[in-house]
Amino acid sequence: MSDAAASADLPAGTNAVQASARVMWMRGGTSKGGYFLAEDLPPDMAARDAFLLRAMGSPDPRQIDGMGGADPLTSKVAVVRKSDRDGVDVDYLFLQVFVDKAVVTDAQNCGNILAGIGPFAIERGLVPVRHGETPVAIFMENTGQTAIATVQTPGGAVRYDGDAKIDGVPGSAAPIPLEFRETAGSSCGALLPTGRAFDEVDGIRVTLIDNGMPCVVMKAQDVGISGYEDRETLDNDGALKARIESIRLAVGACMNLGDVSDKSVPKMMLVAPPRHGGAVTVRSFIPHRAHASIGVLGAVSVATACLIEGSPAAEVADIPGGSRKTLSVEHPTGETTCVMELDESGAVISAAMLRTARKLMDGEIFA
Ligand code: NQM
Repeated sequence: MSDAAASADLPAGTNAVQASARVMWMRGGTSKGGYFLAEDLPPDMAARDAFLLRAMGSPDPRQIDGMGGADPLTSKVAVVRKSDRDGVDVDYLFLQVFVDKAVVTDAQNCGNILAGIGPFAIERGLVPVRHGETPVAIFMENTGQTAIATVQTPGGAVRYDGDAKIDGVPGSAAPIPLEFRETAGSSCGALLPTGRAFDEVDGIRVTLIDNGMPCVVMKAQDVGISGYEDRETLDNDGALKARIESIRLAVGACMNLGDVSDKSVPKMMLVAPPRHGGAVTVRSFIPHRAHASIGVLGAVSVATACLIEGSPAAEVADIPGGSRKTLSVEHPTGETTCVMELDESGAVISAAMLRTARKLMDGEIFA
């Protein structure tokens, strides 16, 4: 962190020196944000959050005075450090910088931004690079779990270009497979925090679930939509948003999340039968705006809800047989494939997903 001088201490006519920090801006999956080394940000949390709000230009619906893209999906931050944990390369803390509120929250994880962590850690010299591909073990500080990302490193350097395509991102890039284990109860303490396949809230049957991301899963038709609407239509539906926000606020405490009015979890997932040969269709709210596609751990949590007998999601889903299931989750801009491994009891033991990432700039941000 560079020094900032308070303008009050400067002679008249002198400009304050702006605080600044080294940062890499990256697309991670279908999201985008600033990737910082922990040592490059203020150690004090309040000072760090104030810095990040200024850097993103929040609070402001247009984020005109900062780097944020006026969308929760492009107002994200990763804080990365070398790990002291056995078998782990780096620790990753995800921070969601709200667009229109002065809030920076660590209450959720982000599997899309996670896709950029491996390349960033290698580029910053936190992980020894291998020839060919480099596996990076990433401890996700928000939820206390570890993911493995495999980064293409031909000739000992990160490769960003390639043939892998993910829906929601134009073109193609180098593949970055992500593998998750033991994500159940990441923030809620249990896969099903109420212990039930569904609960009834405001007259709607919902599954309260957390397999890496706290989610409230309900049938789209139960809240008066088809589940096939585009993002803009959903974002303009004030009555729908009010209805699902009332459910969200009501379930925060029973999901062990407390008062969720200023939290970005739980996410609201509206499901419908698949239309393109997949397992299920989802429209997600994260939580106040509709997602352009779907979050990574959000998709894992919804796919898991589809496997729970008696859940509303299971009623609309089309699930293939076998203990290793490839579930295509259809969303507004295509689909996301989750490969889920189940044990003999039918519980999900691991989930894998393909993502890509791209370095956009490396430099210094002023706040
Ligand atoms: O669920 C958006 C995203 C996410 C989160 C959100 C994510 C995940 O698409 O793991 O990736 O739900 O806020 O980046």
